[in-house]
Amino acid sequence: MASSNAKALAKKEFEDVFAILTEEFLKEVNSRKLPQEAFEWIKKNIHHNVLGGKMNRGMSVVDSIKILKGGEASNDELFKARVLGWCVEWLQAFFLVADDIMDSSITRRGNPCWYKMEGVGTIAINDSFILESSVYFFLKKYFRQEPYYVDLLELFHEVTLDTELGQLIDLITAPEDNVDLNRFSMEKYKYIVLYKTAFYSFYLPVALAMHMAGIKNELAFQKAKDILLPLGEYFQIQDDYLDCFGDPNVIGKIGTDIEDNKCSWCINQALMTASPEQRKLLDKHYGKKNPEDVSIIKQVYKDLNLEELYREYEENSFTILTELISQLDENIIKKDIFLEYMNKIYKRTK
Ligand code: DMA
Ligand code: MG
Ligand code: MG
Ligand code: MG
Repeated sequence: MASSNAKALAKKEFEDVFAILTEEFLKEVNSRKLPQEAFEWIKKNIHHNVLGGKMNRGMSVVDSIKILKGGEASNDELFKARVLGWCVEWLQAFFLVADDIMDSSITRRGNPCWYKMEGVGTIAINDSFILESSVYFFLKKYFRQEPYYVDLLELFHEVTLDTELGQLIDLITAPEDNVDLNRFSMEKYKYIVLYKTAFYSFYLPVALAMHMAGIKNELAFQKAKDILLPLGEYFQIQDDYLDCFGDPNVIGKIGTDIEDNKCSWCINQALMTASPEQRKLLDKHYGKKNPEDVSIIKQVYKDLNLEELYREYEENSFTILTELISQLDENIIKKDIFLEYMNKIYKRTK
């Protein structure tokens, strides 16, 4: 495992590429003789929405290429991996801007959500599209000549569709005006999180690095998926837990899952063990905007020992994932890629 100094340096080297890409994109839009006002708008959009995250997804492309190349990655390869890492961060920004509108969220990364910023509102919808388009501008600019260019394009397109399908099910399972907890189940939950989170957050960064490294073996991609998709599920369960029990000052966002009637890990877990009385409370108070309703739900969660159940779940997942990774054949895909990624998120509080 890299020392904290080496990690800080790797992060700095990654961050430095953001400025280059932003400038390139702004130059591109400017070549269309954009009014100054629009230019400034796009600049703000990028800075507000692409920056300020943990950058785990983006850094994972870089970490993966280093491991795949056995420490022999050239400067050019490292630069390209950073560009791909930022493409993942840009894609994520596109999803988050839209997600916050759809989830009626208030804050993100310690700031107001983009659509909540003065003068933005529904313009944020188009801003999210611009963030998505920039991904394809970067891919063309830096990878057009590479033999794996089409693989990158296809991967981004596929993963985007997966995520959008996941978001659709997430939203239609949580209608605001019709709370019906019978719609929920752990099975449905797992389906939602697989699509809305696991593909783009976990499989995408590693698969990008694998394409860059020239890996063609389908089995290697399948093996990567077998680990990364469960890892993504684990990550989203953490997200759901933190939505309810995390500190907004630490996670940078105020939870809205209970208000939004979301099919979250917490409610599914609660439904599995609630007594008839507790179930009545859940039915009556879930999916309501009123803070009193929300605190009643949180009290039921506490009474059901959700915090303890979560700790158990977390320990258990870690054991299972570690076991899955240990069974991998190093000749097909290197274990370190996954160990590194898992250690980054294990027991996270943000
Ligand atoms: C996140 O789901 C999924 C995508 C595709 C952004 P979420 O609404 O739980 O995320 P967050 O808690 O960050 O709003
Ligand atoms: Mg959300
Ligand atoms: Mg959401
Ligand atoms: Mg969430």
